[in-house]
Amino acid sequence: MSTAGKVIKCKAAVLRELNKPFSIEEVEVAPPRANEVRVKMVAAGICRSDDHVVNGSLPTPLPVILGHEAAGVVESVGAGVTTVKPGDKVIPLFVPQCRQCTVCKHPEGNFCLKNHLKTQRGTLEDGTSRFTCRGKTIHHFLGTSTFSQYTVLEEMALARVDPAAPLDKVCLIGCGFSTGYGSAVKVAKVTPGSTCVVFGLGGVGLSVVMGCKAAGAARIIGVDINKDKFAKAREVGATECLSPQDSARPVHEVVAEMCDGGVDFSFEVIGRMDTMMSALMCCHEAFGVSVIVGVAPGSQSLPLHPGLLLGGRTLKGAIFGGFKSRDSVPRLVAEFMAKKYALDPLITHVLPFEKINEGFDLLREGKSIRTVLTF
Ligand code: PAD
Ligand code: ZN
Ligand code: ZN
Repeated sequence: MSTAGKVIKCKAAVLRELNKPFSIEEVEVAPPRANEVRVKMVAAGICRSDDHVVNGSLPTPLPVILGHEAAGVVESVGAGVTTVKPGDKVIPLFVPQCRQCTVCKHPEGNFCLKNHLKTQRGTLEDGTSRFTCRGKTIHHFLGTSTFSQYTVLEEMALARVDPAAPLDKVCLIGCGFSTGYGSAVKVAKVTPGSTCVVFGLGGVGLSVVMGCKAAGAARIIGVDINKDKFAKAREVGATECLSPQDSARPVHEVVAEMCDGGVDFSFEVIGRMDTMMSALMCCHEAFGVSVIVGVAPGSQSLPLHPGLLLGGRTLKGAIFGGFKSRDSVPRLVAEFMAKKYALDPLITHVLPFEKINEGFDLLREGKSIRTVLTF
């Protein structure tokens, strides 16, 4: 029997308080309104940005259904939806692409003005939620809320992908892979023969390493305090790995010395002020480009002396690897299907959705790269 037009009762992981486990609860998911789509989730990755909400460094209204890196199948569509239909395989986009705002119309910009990152209202665009639990409203997160068996998204926040794509792998294209890979190939525009350093070798950092390699970098130095990450980093393309704790000297000095005064491209993929400064200072003062990928706690600022940039350094940042999401995600999936890059090295654990708390513990303990939850 069709569920279209009806409220669906299903399980979701609800975060009710900061620093507490998720509770798996029965929620009601209302049908999609105009220009919205209801999606049955198939697989969802756990990204550090979700954990930033749990630990309070990324504020968003509670109670909330988190999750933003996923893949699923369209269950039903609201009025006016033309680009997807029931049964389509889709990837949710935490940065939408409305194709009408000044950013979407700009040839390079990808931070669509309809994004939910800046407002964090915890609703869809019309200011309301499609989730309730025992009669009370549950908030959305980034317009995606993928830690639920069903979710409702705006049409502009969905990419239709190859029907043959394995959703338990390509879900990573919804955040971690694209963010890292794009930061190297699109944002930094890494050049053949160049030297690169990547601070933080989690799922996003390793994807930066893959992007640097694909762009033809000659040296890719991975930096992490957890040496257990080094083997995987080498597997995906790092030529050297080091821990800041192995030297009495600041790590930026060590890296700069290794690379003739400074690297061509550096990436901060952790979300800390000190490592953002290290990444900036170890890129060459005359031509280095440093890219901020990590999401820093909202209350902190960089102690940035302007002199650090006067010689010609560039400091930049990007969301979602600088990719225009709806245009790029189907192409990135096609490239995965054509074996241009692999996602398997990033997936260290697969767990049933109900074990979401175990998945977050693995991340916090530094034992996982990406855990994929299956529904
Ligand atoms: P992760 O926790 O899997 O990886 C972070 C890595 O950094 C781990 O391997 C840590 O051991 C390492 N690390 C921690 N502290 C230090 C330190 N002081 N020095 C060196 N290494 C350290 O996270 P992730 O890969 O899922 O995400 C990384 C960051 O990127 C995080 O801040 C997340 O919020 C952000 C992100 N940004 C975007 C975007 O669009 N800009 C998208 C997705 C994630
Ligand atoms: Zn993410
Ligand atoms: Zn837009």
